[in-house]
Amino acid sequence: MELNGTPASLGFHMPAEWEPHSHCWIGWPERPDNWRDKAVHSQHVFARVASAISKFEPVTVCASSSQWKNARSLLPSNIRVVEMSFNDSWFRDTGPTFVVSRRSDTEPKVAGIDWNFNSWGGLDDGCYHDWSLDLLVAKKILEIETIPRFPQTVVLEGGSIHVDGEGTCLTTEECLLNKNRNPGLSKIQIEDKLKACLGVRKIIWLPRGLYGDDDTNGHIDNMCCFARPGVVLLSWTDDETDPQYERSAEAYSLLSSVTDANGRKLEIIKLHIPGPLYMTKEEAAGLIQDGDGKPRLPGTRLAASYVNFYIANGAVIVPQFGDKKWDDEALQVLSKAFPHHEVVGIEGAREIVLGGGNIHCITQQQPAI
Ligand code: KQY
Repeated sequence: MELNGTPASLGFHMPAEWEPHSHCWIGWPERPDNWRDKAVHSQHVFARVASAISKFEPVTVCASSSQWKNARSLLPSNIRVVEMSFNDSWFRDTGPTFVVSRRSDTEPKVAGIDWNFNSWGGLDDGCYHDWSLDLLVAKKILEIETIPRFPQTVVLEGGSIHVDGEGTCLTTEECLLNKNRNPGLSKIQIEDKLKACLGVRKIIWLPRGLYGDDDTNGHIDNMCCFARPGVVLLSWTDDETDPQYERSAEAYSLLSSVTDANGRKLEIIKLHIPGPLYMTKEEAAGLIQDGDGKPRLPGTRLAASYVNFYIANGAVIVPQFGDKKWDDEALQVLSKAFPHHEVVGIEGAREIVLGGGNIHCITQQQPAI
């Protein structure tokens, strides 16, 4: 069912990720030009992520017809596996952004925003040339769940926004103001869309995302997120010679100077990045570079950060890269930031980074009402 009008005008808003979920959605990786060695390594890591989340909330994994049996065999039986076609498996970006209405005068309701999607930048600058199936993912998920849909014309991916559930949205200018998304919209017009769709009152714009996050043009979910209202976690490096340093320092200074929708100053927690990590020759050689996607070259700096975690019901599911010092530190920082959640590290997250994202990018939470 389609809903007319904007989500906010009908009383909907996007809840914070730490609010209760009924469900988590994940797509199954497959395409050999993005996932090396025909996705065999990434499939094991996706299975690890799905399995970890399923200990805390129900999980559905969507897989193509040719991968359904394989996905079923690699996933525990408590996970539902549904057949679905798509171009790639980034459900944060292609799935619906769920919104809820919890007005005291009516029953609580959930709906999904179906953003327009152009494969992270369209024909000239995007990741793939064909995104026709990705355009249908949100609609398909909402059909499966019989949840009403708010169709949108604005081009936006879920990884480019974070909310605190109390009226504040975090995003980056590098992505949302990029001419490869909505060239006809000004910053004010994009703010108005975010307010109308997400039910927020204030947008905090970081200038840039993570260094090397070129696939997404600097999604916020690799750079900075809320730990709770008034508290943000920021990807950081102490190494002033790393090109990441000036991006993090610039974001730190911006975040120090703003207030949120409720007038609070923000507490900023630094979350040091791993590495730096680079794609190896062997990893690049495992990719079929057939021309539909951007070339993925050896030596490319990987956009790896610990901010790209997923908050499940009672748990935080965190990427681990085999970098002992920063992996351990990330688990410690996040345990302090989320004292009432179990913090679960996922080994081998490098395989997801090699594809261009991380745990947050491959998951999509459906709120409980
Ligand atoms: O949300 C993401 N990080 C998706 C990136 C797309 C990568 C395609 N190679």
